Amino acid sequence: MRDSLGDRIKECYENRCRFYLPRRTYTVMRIDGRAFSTWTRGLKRPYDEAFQALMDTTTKLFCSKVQGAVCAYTQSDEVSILLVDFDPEGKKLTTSAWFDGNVQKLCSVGASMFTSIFNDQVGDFIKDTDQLLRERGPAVFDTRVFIIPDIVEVYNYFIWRQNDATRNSIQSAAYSFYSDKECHGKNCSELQEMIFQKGQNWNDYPVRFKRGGFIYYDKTATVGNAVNKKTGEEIEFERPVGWSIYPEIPVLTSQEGRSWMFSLIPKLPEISYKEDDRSEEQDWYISKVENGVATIESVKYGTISSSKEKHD
Ligand SMILES: Nc1nc2c(ncn2[C@@H]2O[C@H](COP(=O)(O)OP(=O)(O)O)[C@@H](O)[C@H]2O)c(=O)[nH]1
Ligand SMILES: [Mg+2]
Repeated sequence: MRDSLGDRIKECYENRCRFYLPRRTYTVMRIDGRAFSTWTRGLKRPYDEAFQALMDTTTKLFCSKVQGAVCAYTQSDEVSILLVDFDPEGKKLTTSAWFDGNVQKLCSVGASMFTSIFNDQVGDFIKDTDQLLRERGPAVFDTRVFIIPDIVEVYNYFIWRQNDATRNSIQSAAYSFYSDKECHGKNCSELQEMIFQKGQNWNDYPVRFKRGGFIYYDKTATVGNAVNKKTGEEIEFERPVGWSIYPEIPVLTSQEGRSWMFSLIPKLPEISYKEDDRSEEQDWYISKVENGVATIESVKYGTISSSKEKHD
């Protein structure tokens, strides 16, 4: 049955607030704990290893449920997840995006999924959870999503978040020795000097606290075990290690950090704009422009017409 009232409400109101992220680019989803300066009261200062492990594990479980997730960076009460909606191997041009890039869906499902995983895991990591939850209620996270059009800016994004982690850790370490008033207006070198005067060296703190943590998809092959349901026989098969926590991440601006970051971030398949440029060098080339639409082909994988993609 036609629902004309429903159609009109959707057309005039609901659909007009639907926003979609542009396709074939990098998407960053940042998830942040709401009012965590209060929620974390009672946890160890300047850092709580159990809380960090809880954030790492939540992020790992979250990433395994997100289509197109590549890696995630976490520090303090926040996580930045990198998603792609293209096939880095260049085999397919028409890949899909998580919720087709629908911003409201990405933010609402992202926040509720992360929140529920976190609250589900909290008891395994933090002692006296019952007490914590009674006093504070369950943790809540917000989510924002946006696109970054090029790979170098994605690298710069992660550098920005890591700089924030480093600044936060110096400040937290200083606040654990001095009052707010004593730390007020001091820059990071001055705060480090003040920490030093208390007999501690900020450089000696754990890497996870100083630089944050990375979660990534480890493609290294490992042996998995399963039971053949029909025969009951145990079988071994090869599978990737899967979502993993990187033990001690490098400083991203260092040579090691840069190489590592670029080995993680997939490159957008290159498309040659020259007509019929069938060299092996680039992933795709334009084979023809017909009826005002360019058709793209791959030497390795054949034709895929961009005009066949959904545009509405
Ligand atoms: N005790 C403790 N607190 C932490 C730890 N990591 C993050 N936090 C807290 O989480 C807050 C996160 O900062 P921010 O998102 O700006 O504050 P919010 O707006 O209150 O969530 C920090 O200010 C810390 O108070 C930790 O390891 N131990
Ligand atoms: Mg927060």
